[in-house]
Amino acid sequence: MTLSLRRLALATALTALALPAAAQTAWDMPTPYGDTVFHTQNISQFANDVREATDGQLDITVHSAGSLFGHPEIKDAVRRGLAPIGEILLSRLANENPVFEADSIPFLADGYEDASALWAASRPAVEQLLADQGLTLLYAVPWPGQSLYLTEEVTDPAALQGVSFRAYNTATEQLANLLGMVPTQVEAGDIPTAFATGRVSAMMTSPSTGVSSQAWDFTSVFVDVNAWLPKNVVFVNTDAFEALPEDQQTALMEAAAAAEARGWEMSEAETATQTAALADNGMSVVQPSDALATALAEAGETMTAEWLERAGAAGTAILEAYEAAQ
Ligand code: PCA
Repeated sequence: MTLSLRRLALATALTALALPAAAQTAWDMPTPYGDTVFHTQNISQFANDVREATDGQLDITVHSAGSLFGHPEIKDAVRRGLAPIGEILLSRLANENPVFEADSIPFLADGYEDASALWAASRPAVEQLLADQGLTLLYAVPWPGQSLYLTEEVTDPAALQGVSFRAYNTATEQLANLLGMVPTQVEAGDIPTAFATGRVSAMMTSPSTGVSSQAWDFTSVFVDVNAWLPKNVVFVNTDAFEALPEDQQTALMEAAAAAEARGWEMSEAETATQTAALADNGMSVVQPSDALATALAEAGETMTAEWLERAGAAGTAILEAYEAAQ
């Protein structure tokens, strides 16, 4: 090798060493819900925004519908660094700490303004609990209000006794029990099969999940009770986040803030459009009878009181901050 060639080789090697930040980072992102669900569409947009803002240097691939990790595994997978980033339904963590299920108590916050105030009141505690596990919260987006799907109209709440009920977290399980129903946990993607095989015959979920599971194939009545707005959260493994160059960290945070704002708007818009889609597909959309509304409200009061007891000082602080914001 001539001297100049050797110099050139050395210069090339040094340049490569000096530019490790230019190496592309590829992140796999497990999520629980299907591609047609607005949360997933919002996440795809978030991933696009991150890719664009980092000139393709941070490349997030979304693995929807539990295809990489099942919903119950996603949080631990991200905590252990098996996946750097993920999404879950926040209240699925209720068994770890009651703070995580504040958004799943019936009628505590049953509109977007209230849900937003409740999120502002509970976000610091949620953020801290996740941080304690090496997770950094990126954003949260609510589902539209949760309403009741039945195979036939019920005006007397006594008719719910013994009905098998599809639950998706401990709060929906408790609500079913309080109304005399028999809860079974079923992931959103398994709803059609659970109804088709007779495992369940009623559920409470958003009009969005009603549409994505084609609820008109196995239920006929949508009782518009709009009782709570549970949230999905997107979070990142803190070590993986801190390993990113600073400009990519900023890009991720900015895309997250945009996804949170966009997601809340998408959710609110879905409330009307997806309820209309249920009606268009033949479901009768009805208001609850006074007796049913009373039974649900009483269950909500019981659940609020029990939650406060379980959540202790942290719960009281959240409710005080929530009330002060209203
Ligand atoms: N859809 C999810 C959670 C809440 C909702 O509206 C589900 O039914 O599993």
